[in-house]
Amino acid sequence: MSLILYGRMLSPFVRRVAIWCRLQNRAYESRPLMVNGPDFEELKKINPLGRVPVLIAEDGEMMIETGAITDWLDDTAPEALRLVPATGPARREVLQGVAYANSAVEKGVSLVYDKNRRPAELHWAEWIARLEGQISAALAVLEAKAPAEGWLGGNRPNAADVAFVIAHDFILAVHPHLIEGKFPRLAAMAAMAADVEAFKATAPAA
Ligand SMILES: N[C@@H](CCC(=O)N[C@@H](CS)C(=O)NCC(=O)O)C(=O)O
Repeated sequence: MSLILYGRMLSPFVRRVAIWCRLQNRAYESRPLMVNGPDFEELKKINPLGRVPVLIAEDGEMMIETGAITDWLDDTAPEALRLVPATGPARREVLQGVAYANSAVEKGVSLVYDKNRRPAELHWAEWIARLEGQISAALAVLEAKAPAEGWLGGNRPNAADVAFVIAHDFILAVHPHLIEGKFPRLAAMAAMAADVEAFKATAPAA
């Protein structure tokens, strides 16, 4: 049995797992259930919380939480295919990059609910401004960390590269006013990634 990944690629968390699998040459079956709407009941039969991503391992074990899933993927991959350095400052730097990128997407998801999904009369302007400020601050950190050219990981994308591109593409898809024209290095990374199969095949609209 191959891996099974639940969730849609518009979810930046699901996409991180999908790209990680592809960069490690792992086959997976995609089950693009939506967390809202009629799929919710079916999803709760898999994960009692009704959240994605969910990854089912080859032996049938069910796993949740992006960080825990990608930790397992790296732990069980040959060393040459790991996306996070094993130890030391290089590991800390990569994981901190992932942390800032993940913060951008967490706040981006919150903003989807607070601004795009809530009825206008329930909008809380101060909270929306706070979320927008946090997303912009996280993107500014990514821009400062982004390489002038190529990947942070050298000749192949590492976990931080993956997370940076996902953050760029997700915020561009759902809150374009916060990113368009503002972060040239991030935009260049995303443009480079768009030619790489793992990123291309998981583009948010796919
Ligand atoms: N910390 C979780 C976040 C996962 C998450 O928020 N997923 C969203 C989809 S983008 C979801 O399932 N939302 C529905 C919910 O949380 O009830 C992870 O990294 O896996």
